Amino acid sequence: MIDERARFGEVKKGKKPGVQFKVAEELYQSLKEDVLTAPKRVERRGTLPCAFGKGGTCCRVCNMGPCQVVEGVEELRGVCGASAATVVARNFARMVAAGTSAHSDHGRHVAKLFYEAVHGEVPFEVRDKRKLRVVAQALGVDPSLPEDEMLKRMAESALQIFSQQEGEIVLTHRAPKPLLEKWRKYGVVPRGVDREVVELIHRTTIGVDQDYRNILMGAARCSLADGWGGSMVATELQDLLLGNPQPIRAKVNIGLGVLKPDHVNVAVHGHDPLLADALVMASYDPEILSLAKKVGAKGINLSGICCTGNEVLMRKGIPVAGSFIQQEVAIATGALEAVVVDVQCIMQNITEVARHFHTAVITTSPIAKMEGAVHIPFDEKRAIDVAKEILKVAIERYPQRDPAKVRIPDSSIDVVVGFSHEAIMYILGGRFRASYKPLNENIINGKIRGIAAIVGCDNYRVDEPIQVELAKELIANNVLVLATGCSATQLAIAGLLSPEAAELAGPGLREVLEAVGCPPVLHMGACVDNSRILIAATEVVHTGGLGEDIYQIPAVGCAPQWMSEKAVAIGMYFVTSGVQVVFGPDFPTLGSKVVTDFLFYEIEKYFGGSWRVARTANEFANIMIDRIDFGRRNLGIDKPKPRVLFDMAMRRALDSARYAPPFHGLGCFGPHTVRAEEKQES
Ligand code: BF8
Repeated sequence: MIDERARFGEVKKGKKPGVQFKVAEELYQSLKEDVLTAPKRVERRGTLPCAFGKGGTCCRVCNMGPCQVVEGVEELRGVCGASAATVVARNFARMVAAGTSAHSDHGRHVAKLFYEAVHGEVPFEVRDKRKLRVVAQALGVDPSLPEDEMLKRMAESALQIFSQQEGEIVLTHRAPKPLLEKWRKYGVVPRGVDREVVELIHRTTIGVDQDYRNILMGAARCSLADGWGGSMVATELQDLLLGNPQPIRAKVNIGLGVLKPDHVNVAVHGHDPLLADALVMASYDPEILSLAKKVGAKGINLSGICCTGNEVLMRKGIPVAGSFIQQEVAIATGALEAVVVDVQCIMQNITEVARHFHTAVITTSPIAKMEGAVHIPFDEKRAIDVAKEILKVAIERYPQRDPAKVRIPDSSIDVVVGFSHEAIMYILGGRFRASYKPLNENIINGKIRGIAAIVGCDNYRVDEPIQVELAKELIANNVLVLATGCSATQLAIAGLLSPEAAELAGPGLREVLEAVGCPPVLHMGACVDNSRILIAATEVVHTGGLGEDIYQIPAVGCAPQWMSEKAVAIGMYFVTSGVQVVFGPDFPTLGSKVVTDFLFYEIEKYFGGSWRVARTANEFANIMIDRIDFGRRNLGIDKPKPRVLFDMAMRRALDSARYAPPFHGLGCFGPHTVRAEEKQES
């Protein structure tokens, strides 16, 4: 049942940052003691997170409060009489609405750009023609139309996903039929993204929806507008405009090779890959290169942070400097001339850290400005010109770099990334029969026990990189791991995104991975790209042999260090799509048992998915492997497979794998694997 210890969060008074910050601590040394970084703020606040806020029982939707409510205590309802269940359900629903709005505003931006591109108003064009007709069909457009006409109708259909007031978001029709029918039966098929977000915020204001079940079903509907709406639009149209990710070799982590001491270093941070794409192109511009040389630099070196980092890593092989919790550390290397940010997960503290170096923080979005930053608005109509303007600011900062403050550790890691759902089909299916059939067959014959997605954030309040131990445990138990977002970056840094890490897999999984030369952890992209996992799951169902609905697949998801509201929206759309999702180290509804019971148990009766909470890697692994085995049993494909514990010898093997000669095998070393340098040149 619910782990009550999780209720009050992780941090104890005066606690020192844990191993997650080991490298960081070294780099932070270049900062004066009085510079307040995020780990220092955790340490110096000296307080636990607010227990009422944590459990979801702080109501602040009106000015009679804020009211702290306690479940089961009549006197401690809200002034209006709101119960803990109502308050907790409202707060949860509002997180879903906020997360959905973030992914979907991003998606709308891409849809608008797609519209402008196909009408010749911006200098972008469709790069991925192979995928074009598949997406056309998904958007309800006849793929046999002449291309020009088809593109225009696709753009209209994509924009309609946001503005539509009635009916069903067309992309939900991609889901397996039994799932779509369940959504219809329970009235949760989303009508349009904007409508669902606005309605959910409305129904959770004072004096509207006061039935926790009804509120949570509203949250389910809104979350589907994210996963099968806004996020899916973002992913699919970005693939068309910027290219569908294919396996590519690259580097991650703050280290030499990712940052270059003799180059102008520019980090792109946030979530919009269009800006980053323009910066990549501008970085090869002769005028820019000549300006960089004039100030004594050899060129421009780009790296990524957070999800923008994942986007350019997947498509271009641009290295990733770090995840969410590394954004300050990247600046603390003293080697960054500029951090170019757009929207989401950009901590206000980076301007404070940048102030102690020569680094310019450059904001580019009209909805995300920061005090202490330079603002250069990104305009897609003049994308390259704006990108050049940004790079000129970075070049001007290069002579101000203080060599005494530069610390770039030698800790970058080689990875293979770029596993879009199409690429997985190609790699696992083989070069000549791109299909999920071999994947399904290997799940059915038990070589692959199941599939686990490790997604979401990392979090300054969590000491250990839980994702890493968890992934090792899962792959040792023959579970194939998919990863996105900052979890993917953590797993990359741990060396699990290299084909050599297949040595850590159980014998069945290892055999499959070594046959195709794939890593045991497949990087599928940024947070909006969790929609790729929905499509892959649907494809697995359609391929056959593993049931007729997503809930029947031996698959499970988790976000072990969730931080953002976006993670809650993602988790909810996976649950509503039939997947069990484990969150950690706490869960935002633990202040109400009835609400938590609904989300953990009752919701499963409607959609087949449910939530769980766990704190340690072992707890996560137990829950997740049990769920996979449950799925196998129900399909009648269970065979006795003893649990093996990940031992120290295997762990050592991983460490040596990091320094082993580069990649082998067919899939990831075949003609479809591109080296980052080749890709950048082409
Ligand atoms: O959208 S994983 S910390 S960067 S919220 Fe943010 Fe979480 Fe990272 Fe990307 Ni996702």
